[in-house]
Amino acid sequence: DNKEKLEKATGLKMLQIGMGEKSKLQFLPHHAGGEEDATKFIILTLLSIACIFGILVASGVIYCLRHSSHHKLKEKLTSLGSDSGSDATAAYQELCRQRMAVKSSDHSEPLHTSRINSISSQFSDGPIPSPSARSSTSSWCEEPVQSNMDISTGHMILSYMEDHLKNKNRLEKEWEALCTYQAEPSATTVAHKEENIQKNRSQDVVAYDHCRICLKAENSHDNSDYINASPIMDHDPRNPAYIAAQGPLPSTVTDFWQMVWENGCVVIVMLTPLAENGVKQCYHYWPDEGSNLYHIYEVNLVSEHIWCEDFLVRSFYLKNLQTNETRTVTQFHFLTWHDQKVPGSTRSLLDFRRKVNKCYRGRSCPVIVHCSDGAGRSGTYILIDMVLNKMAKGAKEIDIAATLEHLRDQRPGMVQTKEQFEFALTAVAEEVNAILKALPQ
Ligand SMILES: *[C@@H]1O[C@H](CO)[C@@H](O)[C@H](O)[C@H]1NC(C)=O
Ligand SMILES: *[C@H]1O[C@H](CO)[C@@H](O)[C@H](O)[C@H]1NC(C)=O
Repeated sequence: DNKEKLEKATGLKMLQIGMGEKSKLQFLPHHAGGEEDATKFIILTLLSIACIFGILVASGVIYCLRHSSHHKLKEKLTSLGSDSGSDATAAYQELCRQRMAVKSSDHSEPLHTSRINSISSQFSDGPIPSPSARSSTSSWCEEPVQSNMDISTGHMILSYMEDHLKNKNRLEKEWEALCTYQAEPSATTVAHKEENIQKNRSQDVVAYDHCRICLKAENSHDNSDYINASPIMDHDPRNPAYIAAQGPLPSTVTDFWQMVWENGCVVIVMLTPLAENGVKQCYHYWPDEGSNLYHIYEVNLVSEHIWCEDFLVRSFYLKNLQTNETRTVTQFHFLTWHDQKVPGSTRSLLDFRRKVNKCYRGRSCPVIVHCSDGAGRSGTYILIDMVLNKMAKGAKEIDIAATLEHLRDQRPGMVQTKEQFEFALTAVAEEVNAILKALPQ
């Protein structure tokens, strides 16, 4: 019965029909509604596919942009060396080659195979060392590069360097301008007092009145507050980041340890050998073994670790016999940097700096940096460290010459020669290069 009725109603030919519950029959009248649902579903599906596709395209574009910026940077780096048409670049290559030559002639032991200067290795005509050369067998391990520097800062530093390389005279001019720089204020009356004059190694480099480390006179062996040392601020005027000091004299060694104690210092960076060509550069202000007493400061030599022929690290146990308080002090001693000169390679100084900063990490006390007069080598080291720390903190603008003027406001004679200034620039560029290489490609 139903078959005929249905065939009539729908105008369709029924081949077979069956029976079911009445509720299920409601399917038929709702058929049109179901079609609507299906359409909605299809639209939603299409929309989702479109979204996913959109996201894929967007991430593709972002990846390509990043990649090309990396690529540009790399091109920039290599173009520094590959463009042999430019005189300045050729001069720079020559400089790098000389550095390489000095190093390879000096050292032939396998120990030094890892000490390939990373900039020069890019520019040299010789075979390009395999990436594993960086970590080849060596009795000392190099500190890995660590920095939060972003790519755009890297770009900026490299273009700054390119500028210097293209304009042969620029470095000369910048240095000449720096030489005429006058710090203001620059009075040094305390340093030149009769009772203090014997405490200065050099006539030219003494602490400014407005910027000097004052000892607690009551704790001093001669009731004086003077020591030839200058606090060096970075950005925070209350907390100096460094103390630039002259190498202690026999008569100032107790003042030196008093300064270490009173300023809460735990790291000493020593950049001079004790003597050069028979000329004393610095007094041997620590015990060779066991302990020495300097006024009320007892210094114990705990350990001495020779990292490489360029530097060693000593660890001291410092005790104030007045209060019985103790502290551990680490001294990083760079051995091969001579007065008025530059180190043999940026590589070893940069590794030295990384080791210092690894030891110092997380502290807020000033780092004591001294050489002989506490200005030439000390100034160069502080300039390099300050600039690289600024970059690591994400500074967008870095002016190396202005940073040096800032240092010279705080201590006279910081960075003594044009070669030292050039060395600082090269070291910064090399570290930027190393940081960029270490970035995920
Ligand atoms: C320091 O230690 C010595 C010996 O242990 C003791 O006699 C002296 O009283 C201590 N001084 C202080 C200030 O605690
Ligand atoms: C500083 O002291 C040294 C050694 O004690 C002395 O030779 C030198 O002349 C002194 N400096 C000045 C400016 O007199």
